[in-house]
Amino acid sequence: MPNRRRSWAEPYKIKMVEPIKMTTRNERLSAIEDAGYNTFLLRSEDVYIDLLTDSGTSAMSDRQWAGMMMGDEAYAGSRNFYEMEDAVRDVYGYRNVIPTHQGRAAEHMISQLLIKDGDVIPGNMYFTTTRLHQELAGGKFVDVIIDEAHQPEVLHPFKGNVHLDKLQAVIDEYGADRIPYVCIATSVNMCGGQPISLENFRAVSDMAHENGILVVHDMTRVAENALLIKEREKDYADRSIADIVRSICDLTDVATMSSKKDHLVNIGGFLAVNDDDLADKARNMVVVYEGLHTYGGMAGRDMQALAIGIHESIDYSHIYARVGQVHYLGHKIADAGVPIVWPIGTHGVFLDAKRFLPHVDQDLFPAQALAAEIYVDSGVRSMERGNVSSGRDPVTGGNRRPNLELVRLTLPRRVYTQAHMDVVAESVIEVWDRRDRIGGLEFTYEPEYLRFFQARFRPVPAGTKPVEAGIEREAVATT
Ligand code: P71
Repeated sequence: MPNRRRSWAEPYKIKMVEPIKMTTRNERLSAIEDAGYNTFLLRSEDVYIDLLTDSGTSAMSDRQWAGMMMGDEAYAGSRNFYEMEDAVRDVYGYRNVIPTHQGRAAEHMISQLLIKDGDVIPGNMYFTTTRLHQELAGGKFVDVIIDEAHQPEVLHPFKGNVHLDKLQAVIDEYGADRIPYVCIATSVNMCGGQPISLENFRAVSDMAHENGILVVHDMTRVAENALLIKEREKDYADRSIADIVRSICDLTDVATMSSKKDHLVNIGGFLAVNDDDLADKARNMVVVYEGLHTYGGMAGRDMQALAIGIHESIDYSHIYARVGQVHYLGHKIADAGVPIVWPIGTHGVFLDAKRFLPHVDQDLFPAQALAAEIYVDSGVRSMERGNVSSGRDPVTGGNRRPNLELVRLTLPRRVYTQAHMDVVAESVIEVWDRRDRIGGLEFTYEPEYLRFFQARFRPVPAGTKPVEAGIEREAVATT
């Protein structure tokens, strides 16, 4: 691989530390029971190493903290907004910036503005909040990602790519006037943080635009995607991260951003729009749901830290070390024979719970059970990304039973050390060694929306069939 030093060592040193609590196994057993076997419901103080998410959990730099002291907390026209707007324009090139409190607020607005009842939105794999907002606006999400993305063990350098024939087939079937936009994510979260290539993105953009269809970019982890383009795509080895990021954004019309990821801030996001009329509509809508169009739910100081984070996110040594740490952990786990998603992605290591716990039926939620087990073993918190996250099919009402039944070990940026990674790997390997003794879970409470956040479970005895656990199996699509 070009540009790879052997070591991914951090391009920073630590100037402030936050103590974390060590717990006993018995304390963790009672904490997970109290949490209904859902890692989202654990108290953070009962967690030793928190790999639930990389969202809003990163460490800000001294410059970002200095920016927090420069907050202009005016209700209207805060200086920090204009700095954020400049940063978005300079780095990404989008003309209009509407701030929001986080990513899903931008998804909400663009879905409500562009989707009509009965519309269809093709995309490179669903994301939970993105798809829900599309559905709430009356649309239907259609997955057009390449098949390899749904196959954890298959190696492909750009598993985030769109299958162009699938996209063409959707356009042929529904007609361009029922497709308000295609929704393309960089570093596709649900299949393991997998990149889309610039070549593929360009073809998607051309196909959409030739049919008069907009391209909406979920740019939550665009810099991480850019690093893998630099490392894997022909002709990009010598291009800067900034340059590649800009080339991606130039292919798109609209972007939704959760700044809680790439931008290293604890809260924030935006909707970016090139078209001025659409931007005016979004500016009008943001005052209803978020706040005035010059703060959109953020404090002035948050916008300042975000503006600085935009520039830090495209620094090569930062992004190289960030992804390098993920790869360090991934190889350590995989070297012990534990099944993971390949290739190792950008923001976390994804354990393949179907192959980890082949004796647990998918309707007994193997990934949920595995996440609970790892927590009990070591206090490491991870997140289920499988049958619970995927939810129920709105038509059949059955669990969607996705091909990918995963546990995500997600790395916050600039937070944990290599020794922490070693502890995580040791724990996963320990649980792997006694995998035969791990059973499934059943719901005791299932919320209507985004059920994974608040659902509660109880263990079922090993060997229980879903029917015995009172679950009717429905015939539903597997993707
Ligand atoms: C992550 C999150 C946070 C999250 C969201 C929903 C369920 C579990 C965890 C958020 C994303 C994302 C992408 C690709 C939009 C959002 C929403 N990811 N697109 O991975 O990854 O942004 O959280 O700021 O509203 O843990 P938001």
